[in-house]
Amino acid sequence: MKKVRLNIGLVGYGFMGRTHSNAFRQVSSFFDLSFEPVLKAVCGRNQERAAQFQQTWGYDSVESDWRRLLERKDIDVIDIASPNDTHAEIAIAAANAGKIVLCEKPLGRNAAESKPIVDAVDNAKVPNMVWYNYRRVPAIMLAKELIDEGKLGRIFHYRAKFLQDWTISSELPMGGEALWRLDIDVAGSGVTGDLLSHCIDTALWLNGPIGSVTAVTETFIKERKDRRTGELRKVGIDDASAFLGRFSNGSLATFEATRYARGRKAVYTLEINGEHASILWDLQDLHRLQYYDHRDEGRLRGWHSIHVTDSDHPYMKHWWVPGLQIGYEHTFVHQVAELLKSLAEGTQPEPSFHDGLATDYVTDAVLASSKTGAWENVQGETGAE
Ligand code: SOE
Repeated sequence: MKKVRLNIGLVGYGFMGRTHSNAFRQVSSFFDLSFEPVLKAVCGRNQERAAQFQQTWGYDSVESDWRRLLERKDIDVIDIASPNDTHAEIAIAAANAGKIVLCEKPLGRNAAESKPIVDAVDNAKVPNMVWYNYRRVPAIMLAKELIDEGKLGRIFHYRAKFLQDWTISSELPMGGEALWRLDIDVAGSGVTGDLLSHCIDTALWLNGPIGSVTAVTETFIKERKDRRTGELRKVGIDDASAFLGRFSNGSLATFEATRYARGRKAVYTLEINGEHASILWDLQDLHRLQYYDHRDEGRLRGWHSIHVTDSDHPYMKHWWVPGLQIGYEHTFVHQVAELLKSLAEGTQPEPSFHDGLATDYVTDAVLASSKTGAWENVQGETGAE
């Protein structure tokens, strides 16, 4: 099959720039789709770093200003993998320039910033996708199939947490490359937008809208040195965030994210308890889905540990033989495969910017509730309004 080339212009060369580039490079070797990503240009503020990135990943060219990327006729896709405070301006301009727009999560620093991004892609009618990659873990895809088939029955509980420990030291400065996540002006929030947002995106997809929340957040380290100026500054981000909530389907939400769980490097778990069955998933054992079905024969009833590597499991026929597992980077490859499939079919890829905005409305409500101490309704397209 003759493939249609899809020229990628990547903005940002950090951790996420690498995950995306790897996915663009790998997808056509494993998925037979009519579109083929081509690494056309990488854009970054630091020319030396950008040139190094170009070499490592095999991009054709380098730009230092993202506006140049938008002017280029040979760029089809603008992929935004730069810090959160740059998302809105680049995404809106890219949509107005008629490009396909991809954006790292969270979409904006809050819903007010994300809404005009969504309006821009809607007005320009350009395909768009936000990189909530954990949806594309085969075990999570299988969970989605089981829930949609009604195997769990009525859902009572959705419990999720995302735990890390990399900001515990008070000596860690904030700001600049890699540490912008600690800078409120750049990141918009702390773990709520960074980690809890992953849990929320997966939850909205698997279990539907969340109507209201009551939350608590904490900033354990109150002041940090700014890496760029050396000055001590007040820390504005939330270091830890937890909320209880109600889904529109009547189930209860229990969510937690923190960067202060000593020993926990990237523990994302979710458990869903339904009338008939429950499921449990753990990022550090990501190829397994734990499943318990009360309708099993009594003597054999128990937790099944499903090794999601068979060829009839989501995505797995594209990889190795049954029993051989895949990992974190493959979730990004799957996300690109979904994008290419949608482009071929003329449908909107998922998760879309609308999905990104829906998550931002929930994180806004969490942050609002942590300030007011009251239950807050989730605003927006799928919330209580
Ligand atoms: C933060 O450390 C981080 O890199 C997040 O920004 C990612 O979204 C998450 O998947 C892993 O952790």
